[in-house]
Amino acid sequence: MAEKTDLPILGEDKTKTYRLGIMGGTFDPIHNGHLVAAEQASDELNLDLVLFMPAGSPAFKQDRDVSSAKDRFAMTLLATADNPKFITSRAEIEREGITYTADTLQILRAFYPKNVELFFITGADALLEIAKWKDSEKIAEMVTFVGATRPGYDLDKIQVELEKSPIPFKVFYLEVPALAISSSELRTRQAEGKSLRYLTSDSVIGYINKHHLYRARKDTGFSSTFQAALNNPTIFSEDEQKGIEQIEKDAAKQLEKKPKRLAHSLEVGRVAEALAKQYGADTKEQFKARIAGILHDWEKAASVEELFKKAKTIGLENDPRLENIKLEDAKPLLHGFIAAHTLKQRYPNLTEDMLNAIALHTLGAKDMGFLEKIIFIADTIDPTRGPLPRLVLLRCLVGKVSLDELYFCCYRENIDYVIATNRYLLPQSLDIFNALVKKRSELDVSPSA
Ligand code: DND
Repeated sequence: MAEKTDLPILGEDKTKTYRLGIMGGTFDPIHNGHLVAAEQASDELNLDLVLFMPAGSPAFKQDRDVSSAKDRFAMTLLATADNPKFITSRAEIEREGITYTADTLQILRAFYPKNVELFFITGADALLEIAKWKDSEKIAEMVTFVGATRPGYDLDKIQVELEKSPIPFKVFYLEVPALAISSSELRTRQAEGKSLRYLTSDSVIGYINKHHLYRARKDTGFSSTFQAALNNPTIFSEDEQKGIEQIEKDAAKQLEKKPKRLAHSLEVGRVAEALAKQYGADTKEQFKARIAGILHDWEKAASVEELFKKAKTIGLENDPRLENIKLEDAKPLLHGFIAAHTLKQRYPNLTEDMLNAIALHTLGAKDMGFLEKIIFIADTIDPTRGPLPRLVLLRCLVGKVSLDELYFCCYRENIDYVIATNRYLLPQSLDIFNALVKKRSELDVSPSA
């Protein structure tokens, strides 16, 4: 146990008594209320260290989606990094099953010698609940609680309530500067695009933004597993990560006059990466999906007429993928093909399948490769397109049907949309649709698969 643990060593001098504070929490996210309470407890009780313990699977939060343990641990680590008395431990996030404080305290009690006293720091709200925690009698034997004031809670009343309990809890009541901050408020503010500055550390805010946590995505239709994959993008190699950042910057410049289009492009990158992962691709393919997704609308800053001229200049009428199609009729579809042409010159490392995926994201094709289908689908179901009922239904299918079936449903959606908006439907689009219908019937995929 001693070799594996990340718990700090304390209690070596047997002639002394040591005081260890434990700040348990979900920390979704950690904020200045937690930090001030821990600092105040450390000061008033003369604690040697405060151990921050993000819960792996919080006992009282089984009914709601909590951010991943990895993210909550990282944010807690960032927030506590510059305080020499604060230590963040992985102990609870590495334990399987529901996280009970009694189990944690038993581990700590076994790890630390008797001359280390344990103090469990809680806000007033959590204090009201301690009698309901698992094995609360055992907990009462192992720790002194430090009950910190939170605005809206009357500590005297809580004291009266706790004294009624048959369990002899030892509680030290602590007045902390009134901080009306809560994790749920921070999540709401982030979802509404409001500032988190001065409510938690800048490093935590940076992490939340970088990892796209707490966005408003209520009605997208994605399953919680797929949503979690979207919120936690793959950690690529350093070079790949730099590559993504560079491409995102380039896209921001290219589409600077089209902020909505840029937001869509960045999101298609993320959806494409998560889709590739969902449908079994390795990280190399996920990376390609992310890049192709970001770049797919590269030419959308130009007008349809400008693109038409460009198509003529580069001789797009000879492109076999546009065989028998009059360029004049295909104007709304040209930006994909032209983007592939432009990007091939600009980024010689883009692979053939990435370029094809970018070219074909508008027209599609009868036979599409893995990456081509991924980009086509990501472009159709991207959540920035809003919670339209038909898109929500399509998003529900992710992970539940095969990639071919998902591509088929997205293709049908695109055709439906052209018809519903009274626009010219290329006969070739109908041909592709019919070919997909035939292929599908050969595979005997039932409509409700
Ligand atoms: P929360 O989910 O309330 O954490 O969990 C607090 C601790 O209780 C964790 O260690 C849990 O494992 C443990 N627990 C809860 C329920 C059942 C059991 C154990 C069981 O074993 O059966 P939050 O991240 O929401 O908050 C962390 C702490 O910070 C809490 O004590 C909260 O009251 C406090 N806090 C504030 N204190 C002062 N000012 C503020 C605060 N905001 C939160 N503004």
